[in-house]
Amino acid sequence: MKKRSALLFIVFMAIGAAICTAIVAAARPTEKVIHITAKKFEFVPGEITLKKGEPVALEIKSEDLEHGFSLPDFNIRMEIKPGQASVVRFTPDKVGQFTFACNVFCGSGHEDMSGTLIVTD
Ligand SMILES: [Cu+2]
Repeated sequence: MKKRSALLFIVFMAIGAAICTAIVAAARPTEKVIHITAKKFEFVPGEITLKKGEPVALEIKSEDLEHGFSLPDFNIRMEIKPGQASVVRFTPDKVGQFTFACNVFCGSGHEDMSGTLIVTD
C-alpha cells in the first residue's frame, strides 16, 4: 500500500510539473521575428512596421562586410559581422517613426545607409 501511495505521489507531481510548464509557455508572449539584410549601402527591408507592446526579435545579417545597426530611440546598437546573424530583442514601448542606421563606417555610401521603423498602436 505504501508503495502505491508513493507511486501516486510521483504521478501527481509529474502531472503538476507538466501543467506548470504548459502555463509558463502559454504566458510567454510570442515573439515576432524580422529578418533584415545589411549590405552596401542599405538595409532590406528599409522599412519595418511593428506594433507597440509586441515583442520582436530583429535578426540582422550582413551580405558583404561589417556594418552596424543603431536605433537610438530604443537604445539599440549592435555590430553586424558578415557570416553570422546578430539578434536583438526588444518590445517597442512608444508609437511613432524612428530612424535606424548603420553606425560602422562601411564605405562611401555609409552616410545614406538607414531605414525607418514605424511603431503603430
Ligand atoms: Cu555603414
